[in-house]
Amino acid sequence: MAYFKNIGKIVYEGRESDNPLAFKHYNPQEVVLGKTMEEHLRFAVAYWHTYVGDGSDPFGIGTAIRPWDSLTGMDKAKARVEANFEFMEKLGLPFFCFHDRDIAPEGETLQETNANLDVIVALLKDHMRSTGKKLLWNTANMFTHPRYTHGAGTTCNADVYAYAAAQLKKSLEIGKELGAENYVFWGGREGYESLLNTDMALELDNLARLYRMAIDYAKEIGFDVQFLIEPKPKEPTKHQYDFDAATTIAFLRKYELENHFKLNLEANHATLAGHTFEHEIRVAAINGMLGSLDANQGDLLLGWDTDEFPTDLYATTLTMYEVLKAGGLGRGGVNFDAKVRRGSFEPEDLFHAHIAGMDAYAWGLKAAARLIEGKVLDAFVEERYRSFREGIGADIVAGRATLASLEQYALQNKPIRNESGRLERIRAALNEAIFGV
Ligand code: XLS
Ligand code: NI
Ligand code: NI
Repeated sequence: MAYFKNIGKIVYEGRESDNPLAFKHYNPQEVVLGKTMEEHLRFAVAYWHTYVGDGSDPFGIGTAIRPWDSLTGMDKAKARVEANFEFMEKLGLPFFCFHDRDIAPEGETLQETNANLDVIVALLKDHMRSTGKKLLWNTANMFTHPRYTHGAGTTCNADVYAYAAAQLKKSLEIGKELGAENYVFWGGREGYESLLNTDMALELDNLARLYRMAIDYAKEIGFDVQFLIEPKPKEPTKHQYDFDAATTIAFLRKYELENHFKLNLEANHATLAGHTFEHEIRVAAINGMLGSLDANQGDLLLGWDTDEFPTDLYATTLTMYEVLKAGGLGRGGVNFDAKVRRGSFEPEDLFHAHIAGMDAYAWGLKAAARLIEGKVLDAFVEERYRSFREGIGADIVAGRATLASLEQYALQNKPIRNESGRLERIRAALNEAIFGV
């Protein structure tokens, strides 16, 4: 059965096309810097926003109209599987991502919940085999159910911790069964409200213990996966432990977990942390920690995770610039962790949203390639730091300098001369690269 009956296959028609249901820039087979767009971008649909999200917000119930609305329970879960593959096929999306609770409803007991999962996982596997679609990552939702009110890996209640571990174990088995490329930890409730009732040291130690158990279990079952942590500074807890890339890397190093993890970075989470997305990607990249991207955009006028589809070409250009400079996303991808607005409630809007996001990323990729090929930014940066390639600067970089040798140099040095940073000229060059695509 077709769930999106009125919509056919979305194809690349080029920039002259005025068909809203066509790509103007995303041309999967087009080669950019030696790889196809499809290989660079590795787009994924997020199960939770696209098939489960209903547009509800704290002030009102859902608005979304979906073809599976009349169904409930496992029937609805099965319908969403069918819809997922139809949607991916129509948009040419190679990957999808899900939380365990997105794909199957919870039962009365953990046994029943796991049995529900088994049915859906078998169905997903069949479809993956016949369509060639792949799982970019899966994860366990350890934040929605009331049992997780005090956290999962950082809960004060050992029974809840054990439940979370059981859920994680099952999710790793699912990941292996479906050949997931990555496994994501986003700690929705891994944080705290107030220090007044919190043992922070124990909570962090326990979180590290849970990660260690996951590494051990993946090894035990032969699940060759890249573990990813997704930083976010707030929402739902006030203080999330994985605040941003730098904080998460420090945590991983403290517990000697850094070789087992990379980061799944999200644009809107960067905004909430007071960073740009490109800052987060650069921090990850220079620490060898760039894993995957959750592509969306926030609203600078609002203080929460609005998860809008990414349409800002300036942002997608700078994002893809960082990705290309870092050598690409490897087994990561560009996952649309984004939702249509509450007012965009028709199924067709799901297509417009993904087309807009995919075209914006394609444009960003092409603009970033122009920046790299023309050495537009590199030339400025190289010139700006040239004093570290010769003389005293080369001594500093080589580790040959001491405070005494630098003092000697400074004492006899002529007046110091700084040079302009030329930021406005650079921004103009950046604009040229973006407009010139
Ligand atoms: C929430 C997160 C979440 C993760 C997966 O803000 O972005 O959607 O990506 O749990
Ligand atoms: Ni996310
Ligand atoms: Ni988010």
